[in-house]
Amino acid sequence: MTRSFKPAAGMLAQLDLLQVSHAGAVTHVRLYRPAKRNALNDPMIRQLHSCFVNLPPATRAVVLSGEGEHFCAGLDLSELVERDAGEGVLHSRMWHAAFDQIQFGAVPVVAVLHGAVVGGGLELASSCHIRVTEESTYYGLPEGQRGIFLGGGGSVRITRLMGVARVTDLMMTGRVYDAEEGRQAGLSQYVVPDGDGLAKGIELAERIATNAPMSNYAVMHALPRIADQSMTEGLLTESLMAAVAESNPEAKQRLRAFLDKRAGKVVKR
Ligand code: 1HE
Repeated sequence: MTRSFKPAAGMLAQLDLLQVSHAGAVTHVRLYRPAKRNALNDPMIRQLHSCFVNLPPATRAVVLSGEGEHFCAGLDLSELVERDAGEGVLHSRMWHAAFDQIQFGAVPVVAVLHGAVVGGGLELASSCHIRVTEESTYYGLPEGQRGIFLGGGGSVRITRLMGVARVTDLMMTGRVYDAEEGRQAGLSQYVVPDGDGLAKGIELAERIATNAPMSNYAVMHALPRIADQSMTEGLLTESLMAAVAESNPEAKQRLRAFLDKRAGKVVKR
């Protein structure tokens, strides 16, 4: 880790199922329910929502990780037993609100995954913008075996990442993907050795935080909407978003810096 992270203050310090710390422009949110493998109960979903609404003001990028042996065991199954249909809809919508706040919030989110990333844990990861996985990572959608269905946005987000056929396979057959299979299927962008995930996630978040905020905003908010639109609507949205981004004073400064040979070139690795 390149910087020392300090615990967040105020309401973020009150969240008992998350550990929130920050260093400069990067905020680190860690799922903190290791005894239950970070299974997502109602308080944890509410805390995620509050956390992403109330990020420290200096935040320009977030890293999301999980404490303990696994990133996240998905929905807390002990909560399901007593719920009726109406309560089920509201419960699912609560997850949607929290994960929408992550995907369509103020700043990009880099998920650092390890161990089990299953069910709702994969739904949570898929609401982030970049996924870094340690080699220990494995993915499953055991909803089929549990007699339930996706409810945290996975039928929308995971299918967009890996396709309907692969999601069908994971859900119907109980197939489990390892870290590399997940990367090849589109679930993650990076695979790193065990123990290196957080440093890689922070490195990427620090890099992302140096972009113009309006460019990051356009990538987060316009790209997925354009992918959902028809070609003609998408092209118009692109033009509008491009014009907004280009007219920002920061864009003008950055373009001038390149033309004056004060900015870095794109170089081969
Ligand atoms: C849990 C949960 C949970 C663990 N809800 N309590 N998700 C699943 O179907 C995954 C279920 N969990 C597992 O398969 C395994 O627990 C793990 C592979 C994630 C981890 O295994 P392991 O050996 O490290 O831990 P463990 O001993 O199984 O679990 C430790 C404790 O966590 C234990 O409780 P304890 O009181 O006996 O110590 C487990 O009961 C508890 N625990 N996972 C509740 N998920 C919006 S719709 C989303 C739908 C879904 O997410 S479906 C997928 C649910």
